[in-house]
Amino acid sequence: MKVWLFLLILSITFTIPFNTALAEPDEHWAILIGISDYAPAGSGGPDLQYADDDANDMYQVLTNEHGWKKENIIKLVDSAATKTGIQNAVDNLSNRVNPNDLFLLFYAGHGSYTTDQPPIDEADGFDEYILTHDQEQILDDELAIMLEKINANKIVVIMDSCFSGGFFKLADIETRTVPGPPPESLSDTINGDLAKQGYIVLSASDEDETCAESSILQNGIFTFYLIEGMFMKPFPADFNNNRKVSAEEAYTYAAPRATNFNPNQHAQIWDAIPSEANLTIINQIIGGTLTPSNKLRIAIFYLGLPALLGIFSMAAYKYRKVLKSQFSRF
Ligand SMILES: [Ca+2]
Ligand SMILES: [Ca+2]
Ligand SMILES: [Ca+2]
Ligand SMILES: [Ca+2]
Repeated sequence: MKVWLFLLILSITFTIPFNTALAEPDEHWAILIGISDYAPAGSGGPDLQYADDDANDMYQVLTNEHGWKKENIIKLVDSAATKTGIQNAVDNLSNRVNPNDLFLLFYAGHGSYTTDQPPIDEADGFDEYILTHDQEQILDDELAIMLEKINANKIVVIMDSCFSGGFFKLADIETRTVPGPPPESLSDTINGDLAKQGYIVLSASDEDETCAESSILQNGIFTFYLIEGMFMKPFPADFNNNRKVSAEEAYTYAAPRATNFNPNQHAQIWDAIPSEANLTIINQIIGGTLTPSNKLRIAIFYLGLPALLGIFSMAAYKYRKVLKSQFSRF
């Protein structure tokens, strides 16, 4: 066998064991929304301080620490996060996402509630909604329909907004008893809206609670602790020590800490994904995640080194023949 062929086969053999994605999603996609500046642009409107930071920081931690591709993320901050802008982003990614992918929707901004709009689905008579930059509402009913366009087996929704638990819980009839369908008629329906198979929804607050952002933390409180748990290896939220942070682990890390910081908010989770939804992309290698830079290092080490050896061997072999031919003159 030719030396270079042998070395090529050797290189490939060394490279194969690292392609072990198996149960992990093929691709990760995200829409990250953070609205601090509400219309009118600049001062005025119900502005927040740190919701834009939440989306920006989430973008940084996903791309820098967890290997997400920047081109797979649509970030909508402040004036970009209009209702149309958000709808367009969902339409855009709906054409690119495949069933074996993971899709993340992150929202930081205002959330509130309004009289239950058709479909009449809320035991307490109120739909929850998030507020876009242009002060349009996206009702929980609407968001559920909007996300049906995303054909992914794993859909993770993270909401750092008031009353966000109401995006999967229908009622806390003790705290909001106001006109609407009688609670008895819906008493067998505990969950609604985004409470679907294939979804994990993390909410910063229960459906009858506000949540807060903090000038000390410079983030939404819930988002701050999500990011803390996902920041720097070994990730604090990696409770099962597989060097990945799943949405479930991020929640387990952040929820009690957020309540400890602000006793008025209690993060909630809807989890209808049988396996874990890992937010860290595929395998780690020799103490690191398989980020593009690590891939390059691996490629250099396992492919580059034998290739260099091969070139060296071929050069030596050729040079030996030259030497031999020179010798034969004598
Ligand atoms: Ca409704
Ligand atoms: Ca609803
Ligand atoms: Ca609701
Ligand atoms: Ca883990």
